Amino acid sequence: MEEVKVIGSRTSGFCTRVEWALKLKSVEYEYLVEDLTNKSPILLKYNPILKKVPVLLHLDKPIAESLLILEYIDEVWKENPLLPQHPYERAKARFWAKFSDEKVLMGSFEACKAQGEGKEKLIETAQEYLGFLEKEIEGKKFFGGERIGYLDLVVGWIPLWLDVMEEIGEMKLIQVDKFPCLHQWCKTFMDNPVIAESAPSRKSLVEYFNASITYIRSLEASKE
Ligand SMILES: N[C@@H](CCC(=O)N[C@@H](CS)C(=O)NCC(=O)O)C(=O)O
Repeated sequence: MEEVKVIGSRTSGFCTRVEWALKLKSVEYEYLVEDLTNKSPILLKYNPILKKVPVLLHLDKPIAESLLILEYIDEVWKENPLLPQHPYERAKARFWAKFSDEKVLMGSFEACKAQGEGKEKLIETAQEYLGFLEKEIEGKKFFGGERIGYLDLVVGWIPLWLDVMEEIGEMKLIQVDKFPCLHQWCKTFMDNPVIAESAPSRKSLVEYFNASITYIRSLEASKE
């Protein structure tokens, strides 16, 4: 067997997307659970620069950064391709992936942690970003077309993680009437058994976000 290991954290959407890719390609792997409050020597050895999860170890060679890991997995294991075949479509998928991580995800997180003045504006900005994804999925089953692809895995944090952010942040970003296509995509994506089986429990995410948001807010309050 080709030795494949994932250093990860079960509540991390960046790590879950890597597990989804490996599962969709039927690649067997060992999962090394990382305690991010007390980083292990193995994480520091294999990702000494960023010290973040996920890290994919393939035959003892490390690859960091989840988007790059997805590309690597797609190049090494050819079955069930994740990225589109046409170079232009590939470039577009990469654009949306970067936009989703840098703007939609970060914008939603900022809105989640904000309190009081300024929160409404952050909610509007996050919804503006989500609106671009709504247009992108309109008329399609998956971002990847008829099958789950690279971009579906990248925006795969929306159905579960965003739902939890909405609860913890006491806000609603994806109203069904404003985002009908994205809403439908969330259902179709989570109905896939491979996706559902490797997603963390909602309860574990609520606990994780509650603790993280409380901690971040207390740090920010102590700076004021
Ligand atoms: N851009 C990175 C983000 C990874 C990331 O932020 N991982 C978090 C867990 S969700 C982490 O390892 N945090 C530990 C730290 O920042 O010290 C990716 O796509 O892999």
